[in-house]
Amino acid sequence: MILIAENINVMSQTLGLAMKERQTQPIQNMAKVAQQAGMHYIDLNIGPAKKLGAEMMPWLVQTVQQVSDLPLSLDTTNPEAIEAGLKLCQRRALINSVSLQPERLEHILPLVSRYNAEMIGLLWSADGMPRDVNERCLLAVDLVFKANEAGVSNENIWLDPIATPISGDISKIKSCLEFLQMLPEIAPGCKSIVGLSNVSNSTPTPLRPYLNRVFMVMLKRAGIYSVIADAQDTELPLLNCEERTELVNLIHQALDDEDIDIKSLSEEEVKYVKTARVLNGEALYSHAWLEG
Ligand code: THG
Repeated sequence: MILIAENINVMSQTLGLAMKERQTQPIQNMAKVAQQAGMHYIDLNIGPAKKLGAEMMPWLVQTVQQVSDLPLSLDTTNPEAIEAGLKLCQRRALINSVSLQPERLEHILPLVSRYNAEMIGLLWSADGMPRDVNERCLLAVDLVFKANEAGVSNENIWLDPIATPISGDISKIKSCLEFLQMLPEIAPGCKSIVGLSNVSNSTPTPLRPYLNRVFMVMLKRAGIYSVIADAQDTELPLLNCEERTELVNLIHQALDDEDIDIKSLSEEEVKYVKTARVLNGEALYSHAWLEG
């Protein structure tokens, strides 16, 4: 499974400021963290960047490429910024967050073809977030058709059903997993990706890694191709590369609602079991789900 580092993001308090002030050090430190952690791509998210995006993105691409040879994923709604970044990418680039708004597709899809890039299609349209798996599938078919028309073939399209916070509706998390199961039929050859941290958004910070890790194990079992995730959580690459087989098996057991002898587990293991039960809908989410 491919891991994309999400950390170089304009929403981050420290790195957002570093981007605006063009400080290379904090950005390069994070790029090194991502590479050393074993991430496979680095996402560069500059937000809408309406005014200065076409200067910010190429600066960011060069800043990161000075210390890392990982391929980059470029994320902004500003097409000039995307193109300015693509021109400098030394490896084949991904264009992130290609949603179904017509004006966005019109400008971005030709760039995917022209620069021989790949794209992440976000299943989000002018009508907003899809409500269930059927709406996600309809959006996927529509997006893939339009991308194909612009010369982008299925193996260069990564589809993102968009994960939502656990504090919201749990059925939305289920429909992400259902979408992954349907993907080979509705869009053969397309890849899949989900943002892990979306699920733990607005939950207590020290507990976020449990949600992110268990969610990753769930998605991996459902056959996902890639996740975008926190490079500072060094457990994620270990869980991904079979170095935590016992823990992964325990999480699978909990997800399958098998009988588990809780008393035989360590405190840490119990946290994973409880988190799995919340994520599969067996237990209700509350900010204190690990207590009691
Ligand atoms: N799919 C795709 N791209 C995405 C997402 C997705 N890009 C954006 C997002 N989701 C993934 N990236 C982040 C980046 C940061 C955080 C969450 C997801 C995050 N940041 C801390 C917070 O908000 O509390 C702040 C960190 C800081 O200040 O440094 O949670 O789903 N294709």
